[in-house]
Amino acid sequence: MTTITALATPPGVSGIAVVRLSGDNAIEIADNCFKSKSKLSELPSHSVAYGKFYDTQQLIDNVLITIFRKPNSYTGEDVIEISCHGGYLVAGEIISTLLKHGARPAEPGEFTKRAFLNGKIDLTQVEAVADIIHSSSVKGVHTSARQLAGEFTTRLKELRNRLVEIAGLLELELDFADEDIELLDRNLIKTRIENTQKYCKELAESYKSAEILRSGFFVGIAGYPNAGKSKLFNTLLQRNRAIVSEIPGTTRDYLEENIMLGGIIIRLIDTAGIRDSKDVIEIEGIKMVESILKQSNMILVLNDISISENHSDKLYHEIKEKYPHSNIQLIQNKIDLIEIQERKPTSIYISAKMGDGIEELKSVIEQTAKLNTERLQDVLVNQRQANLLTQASIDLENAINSLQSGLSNEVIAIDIRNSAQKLGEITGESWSEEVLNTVFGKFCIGK
Ligand SMILES: Nc1nc2c(ncn2[C@@H]2O[C@H](COP(=O)(O)OP(=O)(O)O)[C@@H](O)[C@H]2O)c(=O)[nH]1
Ligand SMILES: [Mg+2]
Repeated sequence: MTTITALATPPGVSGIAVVRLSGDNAIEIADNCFKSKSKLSELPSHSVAYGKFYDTQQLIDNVLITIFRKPNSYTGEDVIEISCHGGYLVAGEIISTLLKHGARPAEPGEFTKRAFLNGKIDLTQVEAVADIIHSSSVKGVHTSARQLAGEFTTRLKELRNRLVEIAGLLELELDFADEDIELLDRNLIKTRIENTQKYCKELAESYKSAEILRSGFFVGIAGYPNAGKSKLFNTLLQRNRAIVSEIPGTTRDYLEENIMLGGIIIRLIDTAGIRDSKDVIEIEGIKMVESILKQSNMILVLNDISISENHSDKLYHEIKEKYPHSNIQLIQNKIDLIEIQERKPTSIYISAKMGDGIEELKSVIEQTAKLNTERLQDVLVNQRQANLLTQASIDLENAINSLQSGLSNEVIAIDIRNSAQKLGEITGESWSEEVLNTVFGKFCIGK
C-alpha cells in the first residue's frame, strides 16, 4: 500500500501535535528525515526514539517518533507517529517534508479504512470511532467505547451463524423429503427466528435514542410573537443571547445554543413568532420554523397568559397534529403579570422574566429527554445499521409467516439467508465499495 500521512491531532494551537504516517515505506520515509542515535529501521515495534527532524539540511523540530510494525498497529501496516511541537507551522512543515519523500496526503478516514481492510476492526467498530469523535453525551461515549470493543459484532455474528445454521438445516431436510424426516423441531425453529426478529426490531427502534445521545435532544421554542420565546431562551441559557423586545417580529431567523441537562446535550432553538406577516424577512423566518419543529424532539409552545390562558390553544393543537412524533408541551408565560386562580396539570406555569417555574420546566425537559433515550440498547445504532436491522427483521417476519402457513423449507430458508446477509453487511463481513463510502464519508482527515 502507498504510504499516507496526515495530522492526527486537531489543527491549531496546542502543546504537541501528532503526524501519522502509514504504509509500506513509512519507516524508510521517516528514516530519511530523522537523525537520532539509531535508525528507526533497526528499532523494534512499539519503541520511541528522540531525535531531530530535517527537511534536507534544514532542522524543523526536535521530535519523538513512535514506531509500530505491521501487523501490530492501528492500520495493520507499518505506522510512524511523529510528536512535534504544536501550533500551525511545525506539523505542516513535517507533512510537506514527508510528501517530498514519497508519502501522499491521506483522505478522510483513510487510516481507519485501511484498518478495516486489514481486518483490524469491523464496520461497527469503524462507526464507533466516528461516533466517539462526534459524540455529544457522556453516555454516548461510553456506549461507543463498548461497541468499539466489539461486543456488538460478536453478538451479531452469533445471531448470523445461528440463522445460517437454521437455513442450512431446513435445506438439508429437503434432501430427505421422501423419507419425511424432520431434522429440527418446528416450534424450536420458530422460537429462534422470533427471538432474533425481536432483537433486530428493538435494535432498529433504538436508533432514535442513539441519535439523541449522538447529536443531542432538540427542543424548539414556538409561539406567537411576543409570547416571550427569546426571553425564555436567554433565561434557560443564563445569558442574553437573543434580542428580547416588545416589538413583535424581532426574532427573524432562529438561534441555537446548547445546555447540558442530566448528562444529555439539549439543543435549544429559539424561533420566529408565528403570525401572518408582510415583512419578507419575517416570512422567511416563519417558513424556517416549520423545518426546525420537524426535527425537534420536543416542542415548547409558549403562551402569553397575560393575554389569555387559551390564547395559543389553536396553535398548540395545530402543532400537536403536525408533529405527532414530537413531545409537545404547553407553557404559560408571564405569570408575574396576573393572578392565577387555578393551575391546569397539563401546562407548566413560568415567568421567563422573573425566573418562576424555570427549574420545573428544566426538570420536565430533562425527564422527557431521558424517556426518549430509554429505548437505548447497549449499542449506538446509526441510520445505516438501523435500516439493515429493519430489513433483516422484515425478512425474518416473512420467514415466520411462511413457516406458519406451512410453506416449503426452500422458501423459508431464502428469507432467513436474506436476513443473515443484512446482518453481515452491518459488521462488514459482506461489504461493497458503496457501503464503505457511506461509512467513511463521515470521517475527518487524520483518522
Ligand atoms: N412581565 C413579563 N414580561 C415578559 C416575560 N417574558 C417576556 N416578557 C416580555 O415580553 C416581550 C416579548 O419578549 P420576547 O422574548 O422578545 O418575545 P418573543 O417574540 O416570543 O421572542 C418583551 O418585552 C419581554 O420583556 C415574563 O415572563 N414576564
Ligand atoms: Mg423572539
